[in-house]
Amino acid sequence: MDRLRLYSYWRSSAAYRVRIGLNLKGLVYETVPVHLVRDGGEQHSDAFRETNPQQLVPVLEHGQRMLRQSVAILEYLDEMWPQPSLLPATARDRERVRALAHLIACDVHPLNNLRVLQFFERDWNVPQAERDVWVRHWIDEGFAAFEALLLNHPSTGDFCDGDTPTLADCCLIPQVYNARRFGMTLEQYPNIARVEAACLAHPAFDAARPEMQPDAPKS
Ligand SMILES: N[C@@H](CCC(=O)N[C@@H](CS)C(=O)NCC(=O)O)C(=O)O
Repeated sequence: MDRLRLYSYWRSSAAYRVRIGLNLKGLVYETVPVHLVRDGGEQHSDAFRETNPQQLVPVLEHGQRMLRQSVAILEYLDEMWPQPSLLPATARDRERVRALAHLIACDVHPLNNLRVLQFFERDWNVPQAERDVWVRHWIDEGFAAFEALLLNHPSTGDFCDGDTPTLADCCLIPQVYNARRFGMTLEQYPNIARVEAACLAHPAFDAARPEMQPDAPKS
């Protein structure tokens, strides 16, 4: 099989999504660390810019091919290695899972990305406390909607959709990690908290945790 290499940063939630997907598929991959902060950020180096002109992780190298955008990568993994599937059996349920995944990946995460926070800090001198309020605000808004979509929905199971992990869980769990980093709790979101507990008990999610990555600082 062609080699899989993941350009990743231990704390990147978009890379975390792909790590979960790779682990769920039981795929062996090599981690290529890209330090997003050191020396102004290795994602901005000439070498990495060739790998991804967007200067973002993750990038998944599969053989000769470079794959970009975490959700597109997860869908690629699902097409290449269909079992276990990251999407449910019916079109209706697949749409629901994709909608939950996009809620996080398109509408919450981009507002709170490193480059956005750095722009606030460097270009507008926004103090740390206000930047943190911004981050928490958008996560709260997204999680309130996510919680409402889980609540009492017949497709919600142990995981976001049914009783096996899907694309939605791959996106939700890294965002919960980010929320906790910014001092948030899940008290207002009991369904998200329940799904988080189910995911974190799963070995594929456990091995994908930031602290488990080769580039995580040794404590
Ligand atoms: N939509 C992209 C987002 C990727 C992304 O924003 N990655 C962040 C880390 S989570 C990054 O590389 N940030 C670097 C920066 O902001 O300079 C994806 O899902 O892959």
